[in-house]
Amino acid sequence: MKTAALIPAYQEERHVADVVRRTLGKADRVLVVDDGSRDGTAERAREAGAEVMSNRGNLGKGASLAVGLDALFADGIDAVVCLDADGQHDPEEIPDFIAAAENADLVIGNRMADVKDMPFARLLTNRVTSWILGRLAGVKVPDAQCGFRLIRSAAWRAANVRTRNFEFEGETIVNVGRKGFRIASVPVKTIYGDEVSKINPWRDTIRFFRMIWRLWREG
Ligand SMILES: Nc1nc2c(ncn2[C@@H]2O[C@H](COP(=O)(O)OP(=O)(O)OP(=O)(O)O)[C@@H](O)[C@H]2O)c(=O)[nH]1
Ligand SMILES: [Mg+2]
Repeated sequence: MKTAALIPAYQEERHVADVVRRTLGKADRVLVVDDGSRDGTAERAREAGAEVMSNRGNLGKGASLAVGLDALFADGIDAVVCLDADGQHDPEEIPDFIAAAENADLVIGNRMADVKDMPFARLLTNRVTSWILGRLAGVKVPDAQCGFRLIRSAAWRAANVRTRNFEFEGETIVNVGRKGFRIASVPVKTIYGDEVSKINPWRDTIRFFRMIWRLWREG
């Protein structure tokens, strides 16, 4: 199985190089998609040894993941592990995803065994949205918002994901589940440090429920 790691990054000059260095060697390729950052994100990522693609402007986390996945699968990669550029995902755990991909098409990290460091608001939204998304997808997903995940090419090609921001992860689960692909979870560490979230509680919650409404009607 040919693998790649895909790291979407927006204004992450403080963390991206460290994430890249720790990811190198864990997959056959390491690609950072810089989403129109105005800081040194792209340079830091390149210096650290990643391939870098740059969007023309800030298109969103989901749009960046879609660009990267399309490019990697077009190059013949079989499975892509996505991880955040802000240091919340430990690249040491990448082999667990690749091992689980023997029996699954979408493998999602599960932080729910260890939530003492997770901010309470996040814990709540993760639980509620995981329940809703699991219902729509037809499978139990303990941690649907986790951005640390692996997807195989057939599942990505079939999923036809349309959202471009933070709803992307949820829509992927629903579409992949509805097409009958296998979804699995692997335990991962919960890491919160000094990084600043780019989620806007109002804007991104509205986007989320707009997507849920559409998926519910389509289902
Ligand atoms: N490409 C791209 N990536 C983004 C954008 N916003 C955030 N990201 C990246 O997506 C990852 C997750 O963003 P965060 O804002 O930390 O969101 P989160 O980790 O889901 O939520 P928290 O629990 O609040 O940290 C990081 O690697 C960011 O650099 C964006 O507009 N475009
Ligand atoms: Mg984060």
